[in-house]
Amino acid sequence: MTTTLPAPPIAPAAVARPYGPDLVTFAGSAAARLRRADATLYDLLNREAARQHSTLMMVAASSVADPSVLACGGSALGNLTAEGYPGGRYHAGCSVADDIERLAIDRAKTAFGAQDAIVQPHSGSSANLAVLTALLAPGDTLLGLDLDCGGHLTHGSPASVSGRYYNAVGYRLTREGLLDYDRIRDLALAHSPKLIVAGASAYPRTIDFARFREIADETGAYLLADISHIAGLVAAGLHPSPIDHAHITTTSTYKQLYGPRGGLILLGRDARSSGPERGTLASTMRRAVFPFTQGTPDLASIAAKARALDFVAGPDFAELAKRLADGAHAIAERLSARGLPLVTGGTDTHMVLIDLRPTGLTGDVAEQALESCGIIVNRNRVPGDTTPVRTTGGLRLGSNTLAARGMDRTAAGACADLVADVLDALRAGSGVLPPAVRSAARARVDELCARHPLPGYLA
Ligand code: DSN
Repeated sequence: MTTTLPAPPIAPAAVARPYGPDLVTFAGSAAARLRRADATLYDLLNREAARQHSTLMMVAASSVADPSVLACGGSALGNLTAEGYPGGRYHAGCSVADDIERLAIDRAKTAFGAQDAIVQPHSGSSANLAVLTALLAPGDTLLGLDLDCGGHLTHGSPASVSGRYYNAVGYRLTREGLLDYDRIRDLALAHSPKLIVAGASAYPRTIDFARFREIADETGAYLLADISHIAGLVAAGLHPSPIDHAHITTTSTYKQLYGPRGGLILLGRDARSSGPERGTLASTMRRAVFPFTQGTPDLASIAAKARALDFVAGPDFAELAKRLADGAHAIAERLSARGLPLVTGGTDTHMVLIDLRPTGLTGDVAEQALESCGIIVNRNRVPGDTTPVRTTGGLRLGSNTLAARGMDRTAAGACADLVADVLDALRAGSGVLPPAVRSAARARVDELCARHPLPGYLA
């Protein structure tokens, strides 16, 4: 951070120069330029694009951004250093950046019905850590869902700053894999946390944010809702919104918002209430991001967030969100029908958790076998799982990318049947997948990918 005089506005003549769309990335032929300059890297990037086209992405933490979102991320904004916030930067040359950041803020507020939004966090984790550092002193107590039960690293895991620098108390799930609000209340009364975190990375059911707020109010805690996994369902009205229940809501932008790598902090009815020290809660959060935990923002990513959020607030998103919810239901129904036990028996979201333990398979073996067929999922612990963290007794599946490919319930169900076919064969082969099953599954994946191409990527 440096101290500079306020920059004069850019001369209108320069602003008005008729730059064509090709100059968005400084070179209309950016890809060709990359190929000439660095064939090795170009080939790697192409391989990754081809991999994404030709595999069924069913990682619940993943989605696919529209090329218009990626274009913002690769734009000339990446060249900009712009510490501070719109109208209060510490570098000159930020008038366009200010307009772009204000646009992203407005679109975030619109998409979520929020009173205020901070669009600079580099990720959902960065957003969470900013909130923690703003509200807690080292050693203060926070209450979050245990990582083993589907919580997130930044909700108090000892592997993260959140569990190392704070006194993290974890709440767990019922035997059925559900949040136990009475138990959470008991823990809050017993430990008087300064912050309660509601949200998860591996929880397939609806979260009662209103109930969490009651507990927070009763025990004098702030409530942070981390909706990284369900932000799209929230924006579409298919999951209750925490915006006016939580003091602060965070989300990453690359999962269900189909945006760039990045995070958001959103505030609802408490935005203008007093913060823990000076100013409002919203201004406290702004300072927590910059200058407390981040330096210069990534304006290219902020532009990409603006692009994604416009889509989220627009008319087509509701259809996509409905499709991803329907797809997840179809996946859960098919897997259950095929005899695979699911955590909580099903889903209310985009996510399905298979408990592999009764099958004798482990998550790592299943994940690898599925990847060898072109089906991408991730191994995940399930409640009560004592399997080592790199092995795991479960698999986590999600429908975000399938929905973006336009897959309806039938197509998503077909993907689930493929998963079940591979797991059945793997089980029969005692952890070894017969080559004929792999070839058949791979052919089916090719067919599904060809019938449902990634939207906007093919000329
Ligand atoms: N939070 C991690 C996950 O859910 O997989 C990555 O975003």
